[in-house]
Amino acid sequence: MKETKEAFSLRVRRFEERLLREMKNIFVPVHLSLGQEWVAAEIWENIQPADFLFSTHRNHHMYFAKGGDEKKLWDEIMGLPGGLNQGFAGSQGISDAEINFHASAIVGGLVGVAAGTAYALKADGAKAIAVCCVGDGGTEAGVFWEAANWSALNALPIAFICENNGMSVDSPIAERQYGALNPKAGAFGLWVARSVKHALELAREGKPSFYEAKVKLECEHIYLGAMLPKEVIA
Ligand SMILES: Cc1ncc(C[n+]2csc(CCOP(=O)(O)OP(=O)(O)O)c2C)c(N)n1
Ligand SMILES: [Mg+2]
Repeated sequence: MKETKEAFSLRVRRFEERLLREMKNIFVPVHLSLGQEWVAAEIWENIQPADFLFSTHRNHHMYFAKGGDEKKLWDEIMGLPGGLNQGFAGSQGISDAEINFHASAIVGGLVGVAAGTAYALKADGAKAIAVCCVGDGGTEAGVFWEAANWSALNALPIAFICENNGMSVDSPIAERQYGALNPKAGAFGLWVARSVKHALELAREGKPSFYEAKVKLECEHIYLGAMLPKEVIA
């Protein structure tokens, strides 16, 4: 029997809570997804193996959504040789080409790559889509709107999923952006979706889409664990 979305979310949450407990032994910056698991659960339910999933510095839940290997993810974050990227990339740079999953520490860093991937999929006549996750802060990278324009112009099979937790580090969205996200996405020619599922369905029809997932991050923006001076973590 297939795992339920609730069980999936719980599995992600347990993983993140385990990391939190191990923080003193972690030597890379870590962004946890506590509170945002449901967005990954929706993607997990609707994404296909041939699809591509691009994520951000906050990516553990999305790696699970693409069917990632929990042990390899754990080892990567812990800096172990058995990790996905031999322990060199750390939490922010999770990538697993075997399952078409990539993430980047650079805010907006993979948005152009996602649009390019969608362009290639269309050119190849493939049925697969690209799913591009961004944070609300990620929509402030110029490349986001360039990619939106390019996707709309070429009717690319891409779904932009924005996990809007209202903050970019410690800066609230109301102090950074004029107006709401959906009308802006619509003005750039993206199809404004009602849900993650709808966004992926639209992308499969060659209608580049945008879905704003309003989320509440239930933890700190970042954890630096053992990177902090000893007197801070003692
Ligand atoms: C190009 C770039 N500028 C700045 C940073 C530093 N930085 C890391 S996370 C972050 C906030 C991003 O906010 P958002 O996209 O909303 O993601 P969230 O952390 O809220 O999930 C910033 C500014 C970065 N990693 N890359
Ligand atoms: Mg944010």
